[in-house]
Amino acid sequence: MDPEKSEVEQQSLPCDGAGEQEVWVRAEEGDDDEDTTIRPVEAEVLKAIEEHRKRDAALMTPEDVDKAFAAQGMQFEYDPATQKKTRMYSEQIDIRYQYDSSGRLQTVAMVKDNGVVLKKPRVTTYQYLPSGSTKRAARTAAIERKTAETEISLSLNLDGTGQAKIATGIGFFDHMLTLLAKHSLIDLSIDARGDLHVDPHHTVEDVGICLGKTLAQALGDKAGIRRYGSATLPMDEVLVTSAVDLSGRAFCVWEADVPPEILGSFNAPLAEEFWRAVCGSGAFNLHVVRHHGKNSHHIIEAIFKATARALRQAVEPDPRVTGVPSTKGIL
Ligand SMILES: [Mn+2]
Repeated sequence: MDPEKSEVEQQSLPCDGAGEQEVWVRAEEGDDDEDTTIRPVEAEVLKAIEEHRKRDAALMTPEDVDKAFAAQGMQFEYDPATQKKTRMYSEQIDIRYQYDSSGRLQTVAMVKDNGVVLKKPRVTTYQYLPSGSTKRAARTAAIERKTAETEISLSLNLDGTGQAKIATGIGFFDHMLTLLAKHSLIDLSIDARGDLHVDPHHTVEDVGICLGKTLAQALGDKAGIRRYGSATLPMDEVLVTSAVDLSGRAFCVWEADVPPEILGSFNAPLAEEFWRAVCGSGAFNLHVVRHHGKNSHHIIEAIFKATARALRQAVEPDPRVTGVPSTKGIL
């Protein structure tokens, strides 16, 4: 008996984790017996799988695998407990589903001739990916906006790591935008040249407009996201709450009196102007509440961090969500 075969057959074939919405991507391929002739039926199956991979940007669901095999007249074997397919077979090929120790789907393909295994099993491993996180297009957006007052180029990636490349000419504002990226894990690149000889108002507001627009654009149809996010965040003596609903409707509630102090060149009340602009052009609900604390720098910084945290939650893919998280069916 082929020692490789007995090793494979000793492995269990659990079916949990093969939910309908799961997406798997091929992670690695091993145990190819390259020097053995690939038989026509196996070549057909592999070809079908390759076509699926190419068509769907290297992503396959277990259903895709099923389709590829069913097209070749394969028979199915079900696990009686879960009624999920665990095996597809014909006279010439035997393909089993199994899961490795880290929960990754594997197919184990064996080529047979009259029930005799001709070559060692071909094991293909697929990596589980949360539904919606990679199958959708990249969640990035960019904008170039030029007016008589400001010239802004901004790009972002919702699925980033918090990288920031910020230059607005307003020191305190750069500080806030950098920590917004950091705590939202949204990669943010902003180059803004505004009429700072007037004051920072136009620049701050227009960066807000650009940020809101690109957020909405990168979110697309909002399928598979959490939609809501909130954070209550302390910064020394200050405590603030920020809550967002990516509802498609702009509504900003600002219950955070910030003392009208000038921080570098940044007028503290501009924080409200900024978030109203983001919320307005991003079409989402934003509620900002200052519970206590008086230092302007602390209040504004806590607001940016709390809102970053809230946005991070809200834009995040939720693997349990299918489609748009609204009973209306649209956001
Ligand atoms: Mn600070």
